[in-house]
Amino acid sequence: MADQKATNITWHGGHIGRPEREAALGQRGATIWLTGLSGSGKSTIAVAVEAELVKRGKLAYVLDGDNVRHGLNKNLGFSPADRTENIRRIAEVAKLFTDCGVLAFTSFISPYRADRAAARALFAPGDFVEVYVAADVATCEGRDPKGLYQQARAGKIPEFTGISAPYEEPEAPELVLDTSKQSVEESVNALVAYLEGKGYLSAQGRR
Ligand code: ADX
Repeated sequence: MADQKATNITWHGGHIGRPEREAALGQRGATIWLTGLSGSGKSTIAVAVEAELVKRGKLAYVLDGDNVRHGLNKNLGFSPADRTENIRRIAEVAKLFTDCGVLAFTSFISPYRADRAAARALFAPGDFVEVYVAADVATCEGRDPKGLYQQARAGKIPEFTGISAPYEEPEAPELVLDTSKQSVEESVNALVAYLEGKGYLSAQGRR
């Protein structure tokens, strides 16, 4: 895929900016990037945090791997190149949500460090929060909510993360949620507390 095909295009700004949208919403926009193995709990935590924040009157939205692969990214598979493109598109979408003032939670395995670094590089400091949903392969395989580990072990799913494709652990995530040791509720509380503590739940929050 060519890097840049569009030419003769000019960025067009609106009449109001992100600060006005954030003031209207009473929060800071941000992308909270959950990464971890399939079955680690990313989506479970993301939808629970989304519900908690919306209950508190905040606008939060989850972009989920399986869901986005039904639409925007349905032409992508699980080769390294397709995963890179998957993450690139999601990061661009999440950046738009962030500019809207939304708290956008992305729930993708995003197994490659370089892809996550490229995603982070699109954002201003503080707009991108990397959350490592840490659970080892044995734990995730024990849960196997979709039966995919079993199929991967049987050789029916090629390039399955953790079995026949790599997962590169984050080196400096903003937050680690160890779901092999803590309950969903504890992880959800820790993430909400992090966002509150860093000022994301207020339009005047720290930058
Ligand atoms: S990513 O690696 O490109 O970030 P993504 O999060 O979008 O992956 O999709 C992962 C989901 O796709 C898994 O939770 C699982 O349901 C499904 N899946 C299907 N095939 C694979 C595979 N080969 N490796 C990992 N996940 C897969």
